[in-house]
Amino acid sequence: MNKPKLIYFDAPVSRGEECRLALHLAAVDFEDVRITQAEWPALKAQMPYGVIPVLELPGHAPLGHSNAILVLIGRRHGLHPTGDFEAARHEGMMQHVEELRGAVSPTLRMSDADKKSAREALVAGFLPTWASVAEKNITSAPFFGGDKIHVVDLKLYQVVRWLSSGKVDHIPATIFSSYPKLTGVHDAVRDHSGVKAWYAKT
Ligand SMILES: N[C@@H](CCC(=O)N[C@@H](CS)C(=O)NCC(=O)O)C(=O)O
Repeated sequence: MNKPKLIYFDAPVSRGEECRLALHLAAVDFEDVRITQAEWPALKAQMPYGVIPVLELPGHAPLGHSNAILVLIGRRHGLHPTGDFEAARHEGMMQHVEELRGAVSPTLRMSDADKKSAREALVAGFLPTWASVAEKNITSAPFFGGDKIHVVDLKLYQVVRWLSSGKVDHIPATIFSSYPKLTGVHDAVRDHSGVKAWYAKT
């Protein structure tokens, strides 16, 4: 193995896509391994935590968990703060994003009726609370850390993009419209030249 390898599903979404974006912005020449749902069951047990994304770096054991992957890429390539307190503040917001995924992801596996009621409950309670807390903790613009893009911004971008897409049943595309700092981070990442270059290429 002579190139870093990022393993994730063959979809431009979620935890895998934020890691791909980080590698791309870091100008890392990586192998973008995209696996199908049919291939996954046979691979699952080989992953360090039984889930993906996984980053393989030459000379190291495979690394699991999106936040660990993002922080490592960010530290090595100037996409994560060097100051320990500011870095921890970014990691707090990254954990906040994972809490949203932890609340929404179980609904992906529900029956239609259960999904509808579970998502309506999220729209009425969890999601506005989550967004208010995110909004309160975004103290700079256009990005979370000010003028410069960091891995935390890529993570915020992926969840806002997903839930505001209008393609998630029972979650209105306007779900985050009342949170200008959160949508501001989303828009700044969407309009970043490196991010645009990634989507022009993939
Ligand atoms: N804490 C892990 C969660 C990873 C995770 O749940 N990944 C999902 C895809 S986004 C997965 O591997 N699902 C397949 C499965 O659980 O079998 C992370 O942040 O990477």
